[in-house]
Amino acid sequence: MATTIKQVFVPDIGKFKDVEIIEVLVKAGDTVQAGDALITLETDKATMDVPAPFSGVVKELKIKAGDKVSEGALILTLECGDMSPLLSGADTLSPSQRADQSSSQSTNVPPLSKNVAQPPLKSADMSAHSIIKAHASPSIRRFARELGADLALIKGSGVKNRITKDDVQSFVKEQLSQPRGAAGGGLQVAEMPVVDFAQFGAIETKPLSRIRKLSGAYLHRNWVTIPHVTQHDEADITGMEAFRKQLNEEYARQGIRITPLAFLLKAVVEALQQFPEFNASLDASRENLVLKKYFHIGVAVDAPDGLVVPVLRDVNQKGLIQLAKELAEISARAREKRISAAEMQGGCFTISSLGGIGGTAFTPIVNAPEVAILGVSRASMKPVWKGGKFEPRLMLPLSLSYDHRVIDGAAAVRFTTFLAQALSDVRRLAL
Ligand code: CAO
Repeated sequence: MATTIKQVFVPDIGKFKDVEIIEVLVKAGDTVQAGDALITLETDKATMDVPAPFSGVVKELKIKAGDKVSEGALILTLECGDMSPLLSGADTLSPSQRADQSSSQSTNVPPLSKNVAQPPLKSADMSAHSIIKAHASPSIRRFARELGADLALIKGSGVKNRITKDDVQSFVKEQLSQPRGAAGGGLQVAEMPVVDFAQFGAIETKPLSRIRKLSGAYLHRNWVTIPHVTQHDEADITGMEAFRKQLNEEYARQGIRITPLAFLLKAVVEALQQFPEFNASLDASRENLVLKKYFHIGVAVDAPDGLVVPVLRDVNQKGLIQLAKELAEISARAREKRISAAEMQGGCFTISSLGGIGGTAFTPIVNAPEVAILGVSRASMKPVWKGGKFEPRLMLPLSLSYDHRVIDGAAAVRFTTFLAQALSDVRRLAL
């Protein structure tokens, strides 16, 4: 078969210039298929792979990791047989034509400016979050995804601790070599039966929304990989409710509505300040706890296409009125599907309030990589034994689920006790 030598250039990478090559994914002698990633570039905003414009064997690399390149820079030469290019209309160059090679040949490679690291969805976020933190190129992320490997668990041996293909392969090998089954700790479940429901009556099939599919996968992962415990408690919010009503009367003319959630946000931040291990995440090695000095709180919103969790920033620096305004604004936008991915990132702790709807208690699922989540159910009047007699008090049910790898039961009940006290004495919160 006749072969030709083709040069491969850095394609159109948008406005970026002098972009660092952080990884060279091939070496001389490697056979590549059209579309395989050759090198990974990293700007301060994104990483992007440069794919092979055609199939062939890598002849000679013209760059190395750490080099800075712009559009038109020569990456490598490929020895090609009679193979199809990635895009139609690709020129082939014979060795004699090589001297005349101009950067225009790089038009065979599609522009890359869209190949940007995907922003994670907060509602389910651990994987996306950890992937970005994990510093891996898009091709490695794709490779890990195909093998079902969680990048957050893999140690990178490449430049700047980047995860390489070898790292992913070694991780998968190690996982596969671990004992499975009842004694080995592998999760083994019976297969879900496939049932033809139509045999029992009329049915209608409705596709799940994108949000529900995404969050479903993450919720499932969090549920089976995090040892959950839920601590239930009650807060006496009789005084808080009186204060809330008074504030609502005062602010009604300004169109501001203060719900119990604004108070909960303040109380949760106080509790996080008191118990820093609740404002933390396990790092990728699972050997260290990363303690956060900021207080961004996610709020679960029941949106038409499924649960979304926008994040309120720096809650410790905001007052009740400001929080009430932000809550109203962000939950309205969440319901109108106008929340950006960035607004769902960076949360430290999540509140899931079903109190406006009802319920007495529930078990929220920890929103990893966070380590705890507070579920709130509907407040109700209860007889509480006080000073030798029963008094009617408005009691708010709290359900704190936590990651038992990080938080002990005693710490959890201290947290909810503190929270209940803070809510029963809102003068402290207003300070
Ligand atoms: N007990 C009693 N009443 C409560 C309450 C509680 N715990 N929480 C809220 N209420 C009241 C509010 O005060 C409001 O009444 P008023 O207008 O008379 O004051 C009413 O219930 C409705 O509140 P709301 O739901 O509009 O506002 P919110 O600030 O409490 O909640 C939001 C906002 C966005 C969190 C909520 O609307 C929502 O979507 N909740 C669902 C979250 C969810 O789906 N979680 C499940 C996750 S796990 O699958």
